[in-house]
Amino acid sequence: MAAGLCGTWDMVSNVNFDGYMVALGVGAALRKTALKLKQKKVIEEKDGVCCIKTLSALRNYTCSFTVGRPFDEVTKGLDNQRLKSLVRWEGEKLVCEQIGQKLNRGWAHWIEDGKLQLELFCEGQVCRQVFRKKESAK
Ligand code: VL7
Repeated sequence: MAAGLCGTWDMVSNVNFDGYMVALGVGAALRKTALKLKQKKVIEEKDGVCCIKTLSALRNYTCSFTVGRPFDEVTKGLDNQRLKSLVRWEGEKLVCEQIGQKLNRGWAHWIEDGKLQLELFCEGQVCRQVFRKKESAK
């Protein structure tokens, strides 16, 4: 893991999250609620295992993996799918491929302008999220 991605990050923008959720098949009522959420990312690495927590007032989602090692992912509480996932480095980007019922599904994280960037994609829809690093209390 690039140590650069690790830390606690607060969402500052979220473009086309609705389009991404439509592509996932999320219903209208849940989408409406989910769109209002300010998400947070907590990214940690220990002994080669990376853990990404997506936190919000409504739901939390945790995903742990080793880069380069395929794993079974269940998107419990989200769109509730079983996926065959694989995270790899593509240059400076940490890229996840999620094989399941939806085509071209995955995400990519990288740092730009000192901020954590995330692209979530599914069946041609791309959601772009940006997170600002939360300064740790001294
Ligand atoms: C995970 C949610 C929309 C259902 C609730 C919205 C709650 C907060 O895959 C993701 O992160 C990756 C990369 O950082 C690591 O797992 C994004 C949030 C996307 C999809 C489905 C809406 C219900 C949002 C958990």
